Amino acid sequence: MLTIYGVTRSRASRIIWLCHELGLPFRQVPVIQAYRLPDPDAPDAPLNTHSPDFLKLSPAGAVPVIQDGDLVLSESLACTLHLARKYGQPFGPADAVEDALMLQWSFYAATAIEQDALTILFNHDKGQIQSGAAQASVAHAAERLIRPLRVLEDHIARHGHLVGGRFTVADLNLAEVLRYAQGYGQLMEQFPAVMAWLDDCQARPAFRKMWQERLAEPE
Ligand SMILES: N[C@@H](CCC(=O)N[C@@H](CS)C(=O)NCC(=O)O)C(=O)O
Repeated sequence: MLTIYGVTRSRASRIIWLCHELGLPFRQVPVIQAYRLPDPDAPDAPLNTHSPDFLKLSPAGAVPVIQDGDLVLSESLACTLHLARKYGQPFGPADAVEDALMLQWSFYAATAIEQDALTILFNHDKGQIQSGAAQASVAHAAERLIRPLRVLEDHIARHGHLVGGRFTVADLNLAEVLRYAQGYGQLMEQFPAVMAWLDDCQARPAFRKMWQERLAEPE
């Protein structure tokens, strides 16, 4: 059976959402981020990203990691792309062209969107920007996101989805990355097609299931 290492309050959410879409059973080992623990190296600390046993699987010390048969794989987007290829019709690629396009959008999410979206997440707390420095970081990140979001807005407005005119792993990967910036209305309201697409992605029963599980975990 597939094993997913990582709490649901981590990028493991992407893989768990996909497994719920696929009806793919998995075992979850709730490895927690070391930075969320007061003393991750204490002898009684829960399994975390500093734990020697986990570092054997993930020398980078980051979740998620999956084990699928003999394959041990890190990088959340590589994990979802692998699972979608292997188990994933209709969420995975139907042919090499779709495969290439799913890779393209996933790399775009990781390289053009994720870092700035995370800056917004970490500095924009529940709609209230805090310090002046945080405000400047958010403004800068939002400005940098305008160009990729325009690309996305144009594509979604014309095609409805990223690849193949249907919901696929490419939508899932990009929606999960963009979720980090979703709370920043000043940015998102400029992109109505993207907002509607993101709402549709998050209305899917498999996303809702993952989200309930995530909320059930301690903060
Ligand atoms: N690019 C990696 C990033 C992995 C990552 O940074 N994971 C975070 C949690 S979402 C983590 O494990 N941090 C561990 C720590 O800082 O101790 C991916 O997409 O899987």
